[in-house]
Formats: sequence, structure tokens, C-alpha cells
Amino acid sequence: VEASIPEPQREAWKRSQTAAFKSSDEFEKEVVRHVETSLARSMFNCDEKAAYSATSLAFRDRLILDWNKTQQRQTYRDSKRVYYFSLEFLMGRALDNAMLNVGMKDTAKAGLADLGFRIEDIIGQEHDAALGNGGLGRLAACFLDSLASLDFPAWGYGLRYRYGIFKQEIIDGYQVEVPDYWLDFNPWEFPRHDVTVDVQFFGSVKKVTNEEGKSVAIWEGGEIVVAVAYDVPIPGYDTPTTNNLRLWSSKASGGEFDFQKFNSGDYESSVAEQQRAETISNVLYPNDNLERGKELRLKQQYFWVAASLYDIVRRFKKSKRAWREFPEQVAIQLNDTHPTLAIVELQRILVDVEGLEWDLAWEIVTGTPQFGYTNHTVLPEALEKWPVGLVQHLLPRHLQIIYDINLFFLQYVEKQFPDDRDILTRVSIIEESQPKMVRMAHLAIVGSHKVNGVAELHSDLIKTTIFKDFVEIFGPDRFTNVTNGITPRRWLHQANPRLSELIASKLGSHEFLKDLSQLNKLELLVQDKEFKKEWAEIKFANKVRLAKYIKETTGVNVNPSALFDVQVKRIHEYKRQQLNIFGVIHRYLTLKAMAPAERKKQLPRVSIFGGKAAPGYWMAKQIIHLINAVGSVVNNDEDIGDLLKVIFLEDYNVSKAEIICPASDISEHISTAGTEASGTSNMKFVLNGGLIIGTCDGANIEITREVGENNIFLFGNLSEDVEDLRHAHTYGSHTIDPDLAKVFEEIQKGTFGSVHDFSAMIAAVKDHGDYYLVSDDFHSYIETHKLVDEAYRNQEEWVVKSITAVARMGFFSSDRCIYEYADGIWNVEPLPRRD
Ligand code: NTF
Repeated sequence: VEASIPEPQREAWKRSQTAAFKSSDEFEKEVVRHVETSLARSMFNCDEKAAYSATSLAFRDRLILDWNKTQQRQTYRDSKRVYYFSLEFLMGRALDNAMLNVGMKDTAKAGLADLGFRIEDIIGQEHDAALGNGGLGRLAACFLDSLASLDFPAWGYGLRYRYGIFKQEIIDGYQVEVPDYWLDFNPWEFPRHDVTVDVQFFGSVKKVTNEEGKSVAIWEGGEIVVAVAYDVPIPGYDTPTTNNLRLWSSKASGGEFDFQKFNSGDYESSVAEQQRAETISNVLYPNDNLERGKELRLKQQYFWVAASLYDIVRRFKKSKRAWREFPEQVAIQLNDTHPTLAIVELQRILVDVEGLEWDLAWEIVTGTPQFGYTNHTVLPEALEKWPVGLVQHLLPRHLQIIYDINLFFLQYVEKQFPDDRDILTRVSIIEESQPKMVRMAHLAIVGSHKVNGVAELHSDLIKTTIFKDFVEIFGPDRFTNVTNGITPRRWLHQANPRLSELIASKLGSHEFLKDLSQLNKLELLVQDKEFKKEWAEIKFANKVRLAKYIKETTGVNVNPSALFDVQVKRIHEYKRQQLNIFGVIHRYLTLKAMAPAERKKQLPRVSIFGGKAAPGYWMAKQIIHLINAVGSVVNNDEDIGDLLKVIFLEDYNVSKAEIICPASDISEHISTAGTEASGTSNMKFVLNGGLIIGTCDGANIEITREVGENNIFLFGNLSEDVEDLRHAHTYGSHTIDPDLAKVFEEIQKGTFGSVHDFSAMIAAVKDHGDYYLVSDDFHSYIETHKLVDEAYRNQEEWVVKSITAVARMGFFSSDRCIYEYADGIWNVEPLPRRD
């Protein structure tokens, strides 16, 4: 039904059009209106939470006006759109970001002060939108910010989980998981109860011959779950462009069947069915770098992909274009293999629903540029595989299509390599194992026109290891690199406002926030005394703020003049928090062994850890326990005092990262070489004036190339040597580093309690082949920390390093990533407002 208002009545609409607030007076009016109407409260019961809600609603109103105009402009100009498919969007808080991006934070600050509130307290009321695990989800969030800020017509598609990543509590040194029910009141979403899609599961496939004598597949029976759209406006920085993040929520379809049950008095089971449908979007799987083929996870994936594609096809069909033009209108980026079923689903829509011939449909599906696939890991345990039986049961028609895609693909390979049977086994989409598995990465490569890794080393590794055969088959051009980046709006301007203002005052404007390469002009100032002093003062103030937070949350006093050494990220053996804590123990033992006079001369340090362990990852939980156990001993040792403190910050998340990143002197990015695809927090720390101690892994290598070897502390074995070292551990004699052996002895003496709990961590190194090369890298790690101490003693020089490094970080803006994707993968252009 056409819902457009006829021409004669449009004048009335234009006269009454809503306008955005422009002054603090107008802002205050909007806040009060929302308190009194949307929240049904008054000045007599408006607490900070209510003030937060009303402020957010005022900004949401404003954003949605820009959103409407952006969408109208994009539809009118009929331009190509990018769709970013991601199961995770780790957005963090929205209010501060919205205020800064529309440039109204000062207005809001004044307005809130007038109404009796401090803006920081109001911002602090917001619950993080934590719909992600770690790097992969945060990258998606940074990309949305850049897409909007650069005026690209782009939508994100994801799931509206009722429960985001769990909240971590530390009880007696152990991690305890608490559900994160974040939707209680979320002012940032617009429910679109009129935008729904029926998604089918289970059932069976029938082949029938239609009137034209063609054999067609009919997928029938099974059950229908309804997807309901919730839209989250994504404001660009300093632009009216406001893009959309569409998150799907699952709901039971209230079909006749339910009513029959209901009417026959079977109320309970009709409600149970509803709950079953709702479980699909209930919970985010809390694994990082690990896949555990659970049926519900596959259901989530199809539910999300089917609803999103239906939405995209619906939009495309409105334009009345021919199907061949689909790839000219639509670019879909697959964030990891999670949305790979989109390739199969599009083929199904074209063949079964639209009646296209297989070959033409497949040409459209694999059209250039249509699907792009980003790989985020080489860890085998993280590569998705689904049992064929499970796919058959849940998505019978899709399994047939996967088999057909595989058949044509293998025929193609066979023609190229007629004498090589092994290659067919290796590259097949179906793994001939017991049980047979669908290899999602293979399907993603076959169906995409570009496959990219997320840092140079990683992109080289996938071409020479896990996807080597595919380079032979499709040629090297299908494989490319887009090194990750971060949004400077959140990770500099918002997290570190004083540093951002200092930089702006020196560069003459805030332009650098849109063109981060301009930071390079700071290098001219590295000898400016006054500037260096202010730079150091800001770092100190940020450390005072973190020290205060540490005191409030852990009760431990830390000295803000000490060197702050930070490792915050998901807990994982490959990220090697165990190496860090063994190093801390080594430092502790060294200090204890010193004569008091000598000890006094040592540089005070605070070792700060944070991060969640996946609930089922037992070893990661032991690592958390050891960190806390070491903390309780060291922090209460009077011989040590301020010389060493060990802190574990509970429930690390995006809003905590905004406090932690600006306060670090040195941060640890110490994964076994070749395991961390990129890392992005490394970039956040350096952009905030902290230096890095790290291995030659992921983006550390490119950070070194940019900032220079003098401004980073690298250590450890190189990725090309890892294989040989592992081999030697297993087949040769494996001796443990003597300093590390002493650390182990101390743990086994019971110095940190629970000997039993920590024995597995020690055994992993001593008895089980030390897969992550903790012992091999220990010596160089310790020696490099000595260099860090030495360098830090010379504060003058340290500040020069810090400024120089920041000045050279321009490359790591996510804006640069988006331009690379737009140019090399999506073939889309920005669509700025033409006034
Ligand atoms: C992560 N991968 C990698 O482990 C990080 O190195 C990288 O920075 C981010 O992706 C973003 O690219 C994953 O989270 C997963 F799940 F894919 F393994």
C-alpha cells in the first residue's frame, strides 16, 4: 500500500516539520518534555538515570531526523549500498558518542548543569551495549562509525541479543559469570514492529515439475520464526549522515496452529512455543577465537542472514532493476564466516523463489563486487564447521544447494588439476570425516570475490597456510589485505578529551579527527618544552583517574607516578597472559632477593590486567585465578610496597577501555608470533601516548614500521620459527628457561596458595610441549622489560617517544580501512549531502 502523502497535503507537513534543538534552552525543553511525557516523571522524581534517559531520547530524536534525511537521500539517489553483516557489534555507550559526533556536547553540558546535573554523571549511567566478545565485534563498531563519518551509504545487520556478553565478577580470585540483561530500558533503538520477516526452519524439500516443464524445489513444512527489526541510528562525526544498524529480534509466529492450541485449552504449550522462538536471539555466544558447533548458534546464523537478505532484496526490487544489476547496487561484507549462509540463501532466493536458471543465479551471487569475506583468525579451533546432518535437519534445501555449489566447484578444480586427487579432498566444501562437516571458510571463499585478512602478516599467512590451495585455484587476486584500524573519534576524542584538545590547539583545528594523518605535524613539536610538559601532565592526570578507579573497585592504592603496565583483552593462552604473570612473579622474586638499599632504587610498577575468560575455557580461568592470587600476596607484602602492585580489573568492557587506554605507559601485546591476526587495542594504546611491549605479530609489525623501532619494545621468536620450535619441543629435548623454572618452583611451594589449581598451567609448559612458546620467549621478555624500565627513567626521552609515536599513528584510523574496502572490495562511493 502506498503510504505517501498526496501533493496537496504536503504543505501542511512541511509547515509542521520537527526541527532539531539548536541551543541549550531548546535542549533543556526537550529533556524536560521527555522526563514529563516519555518517562512520566517530574522534577520531583528525576534521578540521574531518568536524566540520562531523557537526554538520550532528546538526542535520539535529533539523530532520527538526520537518519530520515539520510535514508531519503540514499533512496532518491539510488546509489549502491554496503551491508556489513556481523554477529557482533561491540558498541559500548552511545550518548557521549552521539553528543560529540553531532557537536553538541557543550550545549548538553550547559543544559544539564542548568537542570541540576553533571554531564559526566549522566554519561556514566549508561549500560554498555555489549553485543560482542572482543576485537571482531569492536572492529565492526569502529567500521560503522567510519562509514557514517565518511558519508558512505551503509547498513549494519546483526542480532538484537537480549543478553550481551556476560558480566564478569571476581569472587575469591575466581571469575563468576552474571547475565547481562541490558535491554531493560534502551533509548537508542527504534522497534519496527511493521518490519518483519518470516524465517523458515526444518521441513523437507519436494521436487516438482512446473507448468513450463522445469523441475523446481519446494521447501515445505517445518516451522516459522518471525524476525522483527530494531533500528539503531549511527551518527557520523561532523556530518548529517546518520546510518542504520538493523538488529533482528526473534518472535513466535502467531499462526492458526497456536490459536487452535490456545482455544483447546493448551495455553501452556502455546506459550512454550513462543519462548522457544524467542530463544534464537536470546544470548550472544561468549567465545572468542573458538567455535563450538551448537545447533542454536546455527539457527541464529540462518535467522539473521535470511531476515537481512530478505530486507535487502525487498529494497532492491523496489528499484525495478534487472537481477543482473544486483551486484551494482549491493555489496555485502561477511564479518568472518558466521554469515556465510547468505551466499547459499541468495542462490536459493534467485533459483527457487525468483525462478532464475542456476548458472545465471550463481553469476549474480558471485558477481563482482558482491560478497567479500574477512578472515579474522588462523587458529584451527576457531574455524567454523557444521555437521552435515545438522544442516540437513535444520536447512534441508540449503544443504542441497551447498552440495551443488561444491559439485560445480570441484569440477572446476578437477579441470585445472586433472592429476591431483588430493587437492579435491583438501578444498572440498564438505569434509569427508566422521561425521561429515560443512567447511564454512571454504564456502565463503568459493562464494566471495575478495577474501581479506586483517594485518599484513596475517594476510600473508592465510595465503601460505590455511587457504594456500585456493590461491592456486582462484589466483592471488582474490586474496587481499586490509589492516585493521580504530575510530579516532571514540578512541582519542571521547576517551582522552584533554589530549584531543591539546592536539587541536597545536594543529589549529579538529580536522585531524577526520584525517588522522595530520597527526604527523606533531613531530615538529617534539622539542617544544611547554608542549612536552602539557603532554606529560595529561598522561599523569589520566593515570590519577585510573588510580582512583582502581581504588574504588579493588581497594588497592596505586601510585600514579609508577610505570603503568597494562594487558587488557580476552584471556587466551595464545595471547599469553600467563607469560605476563610469570614475568610479574619473576620481578617479585628479584625484588625480594635484593638488599633493601638496592630495592629502593628500583622503578615502581603497577601491572594491570583485565579481560573475560569464555565460561567453558578452564585454563583461561586458571590464569585469572593466578593473577589474583599473585596480587593478594604482592600487594600486601611490606617489603615491596609501591614497587610492585598487581591489579585485576573486573569486567573489562568498552567503557572501561576508555578509562584504561589513556592511562597506560606501556601495554602488552605479547601473543605467540603468528597467532594474533591483528589486534586493535595495540593501536588504541599508542594513539593515547602509551608505548608497546610486543611480539612480531599481527599489526604490531606495521605499528613498528610506522612509529619506528626506537619507539616500541619488541621481543621474542619470529613466526617463521614457531613451527620448528614446536617440533623440537615434541621430538627433541625440551629444557625450560632457568628463570622461568624458578618461577614455577615458587608457585609449587604454595607461595600463591592453591598449588593444585596452578599445576595445569605449569604442566602446559613443562610437560605438554609448550605450544605457545612461553619458555622460549621468557628470557627475551624479561630482558626487554629491563629496557622498558631504563627508558622510563629518562622521562624527557620517554615523552619524546610518546609524542613521536602518536604523530605517526595516522595510518591506523578505521577511516583508512573503510576507504580501502570501498575502493578495493565494495566499489562504492561516499554520498555526501549536496546543499
Ligand atoms: C579477532 N578474531 C583477532 O583475534 C584479532 O587479532 C583481530 O584484531 C580482530 O579479530 C579483528 O580483526 C576473532 O575475534 C575471531 F573470532 F575471529 F577469531
